[in-house]
Amino acid sequence: MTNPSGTVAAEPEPITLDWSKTALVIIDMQRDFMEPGGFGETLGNDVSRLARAVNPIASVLSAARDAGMLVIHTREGHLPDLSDAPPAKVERGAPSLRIGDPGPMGRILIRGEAGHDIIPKLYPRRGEIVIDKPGKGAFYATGFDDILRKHGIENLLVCGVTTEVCVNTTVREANDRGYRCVVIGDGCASYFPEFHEMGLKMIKAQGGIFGWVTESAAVLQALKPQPNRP
Ligand code: C5J
Repeated sequence: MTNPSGTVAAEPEPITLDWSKTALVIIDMQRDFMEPGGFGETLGNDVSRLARAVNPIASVLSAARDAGMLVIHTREGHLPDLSDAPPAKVERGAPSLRIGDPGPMGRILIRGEAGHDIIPKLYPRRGEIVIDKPGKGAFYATGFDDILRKHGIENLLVCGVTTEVCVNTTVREANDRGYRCVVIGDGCASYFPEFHEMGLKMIKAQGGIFGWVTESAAVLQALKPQPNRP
């Protein structure tokens, strides 16, 4: 790494991160949420609303890779036999297609199907960790915590979709486990602009009750190599 740590301009206050103890966590940037014909659209959502997060994430991902930071991608989805999909989740609401039904990108929200995969622009590189999770949070029924601890990670830079569902759930789970979570606001998106705004506000309120909120430009600035000091 060019510089061992950096201070990220954030709310409620700036935070200095030791990059060797920090992971970039990209939540569920899957075709099922981002593209027509996937899980998000079956629930009646306008999936084009999530596109705004892609470029900010791509810029931070590139800088994190250059800096040698640990990069972790997550994917929400279920086993083909649905044994990890609770009926309470599968049967809920009145979607146009249910989890496991065949759709234009394969079976909805099922591991191994085209729709379950990560969008090409943010595709994991060989060697990057991908956490497959059956729930909204990245810690539930996964090896995420063990992997973070094995790598000595104490801080998470979190982005992805959707702000108020899988990003928020993961940040809350992480906060309870003692991780400092810095959420990249413009690297998150929601089908509901007001939920996006409130989803970020509730993280940073009360002195940062669950974590910090920043912007991609601030992360890029903090990661910039510092000129050598005499
Ligand atoms: C949802 C997610 N919204 N990745 N999943 O069901 O936020």
